[in-house]
Amino acid sequence: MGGHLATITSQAENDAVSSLMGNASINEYWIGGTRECSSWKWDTNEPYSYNHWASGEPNNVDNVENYIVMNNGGYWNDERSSGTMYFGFILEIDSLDISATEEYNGHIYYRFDKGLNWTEANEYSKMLGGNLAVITSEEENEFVYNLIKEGSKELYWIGLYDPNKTKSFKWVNDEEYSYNGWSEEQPDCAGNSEFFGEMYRGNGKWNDNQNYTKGAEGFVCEIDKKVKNISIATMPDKTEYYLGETIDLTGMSLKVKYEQGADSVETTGFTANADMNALGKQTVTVTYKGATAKYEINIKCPKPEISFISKTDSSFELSWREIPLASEYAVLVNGSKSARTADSSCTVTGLNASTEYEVQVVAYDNNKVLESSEYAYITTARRITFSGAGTSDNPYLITNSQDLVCLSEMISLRMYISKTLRTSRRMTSI
Ligand SMILES: [Ca+2]
Ligand SMILES: [Ca+2]
Ligand SMILES: [Ca+2]
Ligand SMILES: [Ca+2]
Repeated sequence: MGGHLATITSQAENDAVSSLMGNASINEYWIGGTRECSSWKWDTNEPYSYNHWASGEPNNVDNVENYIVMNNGGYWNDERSSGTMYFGFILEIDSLDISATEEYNGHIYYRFDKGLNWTEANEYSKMLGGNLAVITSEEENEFVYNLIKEGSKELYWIGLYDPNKTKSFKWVNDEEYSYNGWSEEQPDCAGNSEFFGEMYRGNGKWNDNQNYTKGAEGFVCEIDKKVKNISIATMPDKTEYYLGETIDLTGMSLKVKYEQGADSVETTGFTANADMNALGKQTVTVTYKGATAKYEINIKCPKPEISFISKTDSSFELSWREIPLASEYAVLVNGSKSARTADSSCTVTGLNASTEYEVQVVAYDNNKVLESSEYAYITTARRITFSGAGTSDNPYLITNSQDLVCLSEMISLRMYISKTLRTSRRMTSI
């Protein structure tokens, strides 16, 4: 496949090769240089102009150190070819020209019009971050067929093989082998020696063949596009929230950049995370295939607006908007009289006509275990003059607004709350 032991002709190449070793367990690796008649030459006959010998090398111990190993630090030593030492080796492969590139379903496909055997072609594909094409639907088969139609080879290797040589084929990446596109009477395992799958350029059908290079087979490599980064293309419709609501990503799209191939715009397949139980500006982190992007939302305190539903001569029924997180509500009348309920409505009884009352609703989040962290939202007092049954259009005189106290001052809110809680506890026990 055009491979040879690495020949190193520049500092940049030496750096690249030594960085390959990383934390490998072997300390020294063969590279492709040989001593001939007291001078060094590369196996490929490239000019020997650069060297990176370790200090004191080459020392040609016993006059038999005629080959080169590179150590983990990137320095060279001359070594003998036989002995008890174990060395790794660095293989250098000429890069193949990609004959065609197409994308399908989030994957990128390269066609190589190059005569490699199946194993080499799959290894080369793995080096590119993928494998030989794995075809799991008729559409994908059609796509690959279209990719090779214009190729110069009659046949193209795909990622199908028979590892146990029992005429039971699998895909190299273990995807399910359900769709099959075999040509008539294939796989025939001719001569009991055909264990590798390929596609005919002429009709897109498959054949099993031997793993030798006749020069007839090109190959198709398939790579799952790797996400490089994402950014927000269009913001979600909703960026204003009330406390405790769930993030709504409707309307959002992401621009996705990949390590290879064209960008895409995605409208599904991502998740988002933010602290929805905190007030004010909050950052939402969006995650798509391991990459993240951020945007801001604003979280407001909800308003448990009170409305009066009905009344009798001595009672009225009121309701309020439900507040996210609240598990219970207390109704305070003139600051002390109250009911406590999980519903968002209640009837206050024992009232006198032509009398002014102050009404408040307090919402509690009792899911908090510790009393000190219990908190509440409270409406400002709503003063009404209770007129008895009165008329249905104007039953009460409302003398102030019903806006919420909650707001940004969490500290003063909490101070207020502990007092309220004591009050309501006492009332609960009545
Ligand atoms: Ca080289
Ligand atoms: Ca040496
Ligand atoms: Ca595939
Ligand atoms: Ca065959």
